[in-house]
Amino acid sequence: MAISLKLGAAILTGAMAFGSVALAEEIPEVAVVHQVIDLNADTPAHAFRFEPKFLQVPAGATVRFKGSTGRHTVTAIPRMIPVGARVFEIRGKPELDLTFEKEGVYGIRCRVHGRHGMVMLLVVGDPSSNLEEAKAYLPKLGEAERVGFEELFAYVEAQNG
Ligand SMILES: [Cu+2]
Repeated sequence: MAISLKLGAAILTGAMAFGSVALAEEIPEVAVVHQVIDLNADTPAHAFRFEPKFLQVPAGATVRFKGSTGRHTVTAIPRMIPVGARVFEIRGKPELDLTFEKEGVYGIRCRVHGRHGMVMLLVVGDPSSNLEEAKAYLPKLGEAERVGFEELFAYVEAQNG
């Protein structure tokens, strides 16, 4: 199945803690996030995923979400986005661009496959505005989602420490 950001992934290979990531330096004008079902994956957590599952962009950047079709959605978790940011959900759209102005972290899940750990973390600018609030919400999530976000938050803290 499609793997996004091959270039970024190649550049970052040495620094990656897990999976695919993209940092601001490697991001083209519009960063692209794919929703992927990899039927060859060894576990559900690897089969249903966002590619990349971690993305950090500057404030004002546009992110293109691809593949929100079939049962996939891109669903912002209301308690895991910055104060004043709009809650959003993309469904039934092969491609949609969203522009992010509010700095902070955005916890995102697929409404259907979140239970398999299909989550991603978008960081816009400085994550610190709502990082602690987003982490505090983790116990409310299902196990696979919680584990997925714990890994992503650990990565954010390592990158932005
Ligand atoms: Cu999905």
